[in-house]
Amino acid sequence: MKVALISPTPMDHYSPCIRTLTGYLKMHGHQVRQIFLPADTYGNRFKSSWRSNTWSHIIQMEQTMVDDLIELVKDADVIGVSFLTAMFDVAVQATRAVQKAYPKKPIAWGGFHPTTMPQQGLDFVDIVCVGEGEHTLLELVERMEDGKDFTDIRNCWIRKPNGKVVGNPHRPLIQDLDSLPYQEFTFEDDWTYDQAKQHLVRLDWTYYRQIMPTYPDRQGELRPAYKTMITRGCPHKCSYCGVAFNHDLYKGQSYLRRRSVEHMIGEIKLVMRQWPDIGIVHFQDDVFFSTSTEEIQKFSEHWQREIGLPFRAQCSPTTINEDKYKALIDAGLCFTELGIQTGSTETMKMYKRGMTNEQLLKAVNIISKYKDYTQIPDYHMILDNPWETTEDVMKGLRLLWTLPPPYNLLPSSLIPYPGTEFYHKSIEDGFVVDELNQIYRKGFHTPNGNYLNFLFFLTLFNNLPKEFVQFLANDRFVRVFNQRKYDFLWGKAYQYGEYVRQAQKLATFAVKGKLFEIKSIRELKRVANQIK
Ligand code: B12
Ligand code: SF4
Repeated sequence: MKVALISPTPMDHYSPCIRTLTGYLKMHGHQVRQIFLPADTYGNRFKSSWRSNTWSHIIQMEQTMVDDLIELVKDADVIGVSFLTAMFDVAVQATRAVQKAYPKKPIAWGGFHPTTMPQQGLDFVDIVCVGEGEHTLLELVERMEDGKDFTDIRNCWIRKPNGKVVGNPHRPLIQDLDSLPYQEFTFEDDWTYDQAKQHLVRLDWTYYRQIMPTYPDRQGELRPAYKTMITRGCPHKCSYCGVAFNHDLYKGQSYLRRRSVEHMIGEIKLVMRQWPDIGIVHFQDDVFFSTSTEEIQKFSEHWQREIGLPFRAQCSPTTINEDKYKALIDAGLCFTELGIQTGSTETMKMYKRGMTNEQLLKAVNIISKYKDYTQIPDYHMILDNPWETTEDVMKGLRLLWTLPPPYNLLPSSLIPYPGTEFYHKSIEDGFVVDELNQIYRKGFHTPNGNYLNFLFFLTLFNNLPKEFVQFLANDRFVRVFNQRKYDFLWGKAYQYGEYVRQAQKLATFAVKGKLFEIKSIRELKRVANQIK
């Protein structure tokens, strides 16, 4: 069968979901075309509108992108669309365009958003995959190939021709991740949108090499990056995260699963053989550290002996310890991220992260101890929690001031995505009245405009004296400026401040003599986003 899988990805084309599904279908003899619709190429991407005190944007596919997409799926027997909530608009536009051109072609939706909202999905397509997709998609494709009924496939929600909706039972999780193929990274039939040409073009290695993500190693040299994951799932159940939904979906099963060190090393060796330019590996796992110290040490030994590349990984305060961290530093860890999220004990309880400020400080001290071996770490902080008091937010700021420098702050907005505990609560409590604009279209890294968020924003400037921010955070200023009538102003200050920050980063880059290596505006924007 010929299958076309469409994914509105970020600009680096990292989409483990469709790459794994493609690998699995190809392993079973099917032909798959991967179509990436990268996130920086849409019209109206940045035409944000100011509603309530928040920015939202509608992502609109370019007409040429739509036309090419229709041509590319012309001979597909089945089409799959994979997406997260933030890309709902694009998924709908792509789906409707294909349906209009080929009303009879079966289209299936899958991925995190359709998993949490299968009924909504059936308003747009007739097949929605809930949860893991490898076995489900293969069964669907094979039954279609054999002309058999497919309305009872496990993990599928189906709208039958008579309009009746069926939600089939779930199949068990794949516990042995080593049984799955590696991410599909052969570029055999991949397509992407080229903004300059305004068309979907072949995404081969030569093209990808020009646009692929690059990250700095320990010395700050930018290296072409390969992104992958060693785990599936997560041991935690944070109330703001969609993962909790999956825990409930798969109750009684081990949701956090991990590939063996050997399997993962095999993948990296293969891509290094295929694409020797790859110079750094970025592990996207939320909980890379969530395994025993022995397993991490085993990883370290194999990595040093067989791979030897620098790598980046994220950690959580409850899973890190010094033995693990040291083993990873020995192996080449050159950058890490850590979720701090809040400084308030009350908010922490609400987030159900199961950690204390002491655990957090311990984690930060470990990272700080090895700072000479890594780039400046990123610490994540959640803003825009409507249930927090001003004092809760201030505790977050105060906590940041006590952390050993240097660090980069990565603030994000608390978006109550479907499937999270906060989704229903925020609607019930009246904080979300317009789901599309306040959830689906809200920028994850664009916090609301208000004075307190602006103070967090100032903390992003590593060279700004903390005493200056402390001065601006005194009670009187907070009382006067943190009023709704000034929100728009602080939102603008945040927005323009971002330009200043990017200019500052590029200036540093220029001083290092690297600016001449940049050949296009797109590359310039990408580098500005990546440099710390
Ligand atoms: C890796 C990751 C990313 C990667 C890749 C995302 C991607 N598009 O695949 C990156 C870093 C790019 C990313 C970005 C974002 N992410 Co993210 N990310 C994750 C993470 C850690 C793992 C997801 C993953 O790849 N799992 C492994 C793959 C193999 O599994 P899978 O994606 O679930 O796919 C399976 C099934 O869904 C199904 N399936 C998928 N597609 C299809 C299609 C068809 C046709 C079928 C039949 C089946 C099917 O089969 C797949 C294989 O079994 C999760 C948290 C977690 N621990 O799960 C958050 C998570 C998915 N991300 C989340 C968010 C919010 C985002 C961002 C919006 C945030 C941001 N930073 O801006 C962006 C959005 C980017 C975008 N353009 O879509 C939320 C999703 C919430 C939601 N309702 O959408 C999660 C759950 C974390 C959270 N905090 O809640 N993310
Ligand atoms: S640690 Fe990350 S992925 Fe896991 S539940 Fe919490 S926010 Fe979600």
